[in-house]
Amino acid sequence: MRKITVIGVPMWLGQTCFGTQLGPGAIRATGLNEYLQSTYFDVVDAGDLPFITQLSTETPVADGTIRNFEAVLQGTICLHEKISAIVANGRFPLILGGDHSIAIGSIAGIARHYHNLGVIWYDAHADSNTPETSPSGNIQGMPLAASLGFGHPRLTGIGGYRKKVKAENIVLLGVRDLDPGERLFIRDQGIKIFSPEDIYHKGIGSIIEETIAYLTKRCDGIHLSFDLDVIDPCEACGVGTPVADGVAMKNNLEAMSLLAQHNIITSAEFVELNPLLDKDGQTAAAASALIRTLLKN
Ligand code: 5AB
Ligand code: MN
Ligand code: MN
Ligand code: MN
Repeated sequence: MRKITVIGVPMWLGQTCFGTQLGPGAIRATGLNEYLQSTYFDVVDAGDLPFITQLSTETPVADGTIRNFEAVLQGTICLHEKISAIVANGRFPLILGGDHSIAIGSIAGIARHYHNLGVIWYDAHADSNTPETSPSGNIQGMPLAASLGFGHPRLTGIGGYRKKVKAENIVLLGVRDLDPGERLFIRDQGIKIFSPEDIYHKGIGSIIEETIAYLTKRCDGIHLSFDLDVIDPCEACGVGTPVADGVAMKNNLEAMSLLAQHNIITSAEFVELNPLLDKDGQTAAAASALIRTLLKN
């Protein structure tokens, strides 16, 4: 019997588009908790982390090149503590974002409980910028690099240890928009990556099987970091940084279903929903359907 703790992270300061702080509420409004509670024995909703969702008075780009640095840092520290306690209690954390900067905190909190945490980064982007390579200064574009130990020392040092995941324990899925610095970073680090084109040619089933075989060789837990902008924007317009030619929902649902069948995901986050950009709740509904499929057993 799965023990699930749902936690909302109403963060939007990792980027500039107001609205991702409303993501957790919009996903809950699809009836997610009621569904999970009717399906699983033990589901607790821990509510939302208490963030101040207004821009702080700090200069827009603080600490050199990083936007809203202190506010995002404090949020990720807070999330790290919360998530670490959830995992320590033997529960599955289901994290509802919030922009993707929150992954720095979730992975910092989770990784301390595993020797070899695997990460499936399901995203249109690789989120592998450092303050030096970032074209925007937005922390939402930096969480994977930070989790590997690259970036501002206060971000990479959360939890008192630097390297949360090893490059060989990461698989990027659905990525189709890379900055020049990210391209080099991924190549230098030797990170496994599949584009929507790879998924189209090989089929989502074979890509997921390959991902699982690759990660389960070493990993003692696997975190799924699902950025909703991986979905083709025709089916999910409620995201701040949409990229054309994405992964069809049919394939995303099949991916979640395969991950569920193999029962290998030990924590998950669904991020970047912006209800103010959504149309008729299509992206919130997509997130909800993906979560339900992932947690089916
Ligand atoms: B998301 C960009 N690479 O760093 C940057 O949505 C976009 O969490 C990042 O994947 C998108 O600003 C971050 C241009
Ligand atoms: Mn993205
Ligand atoms: Mn992302
Ligand atoms: Mn985005």
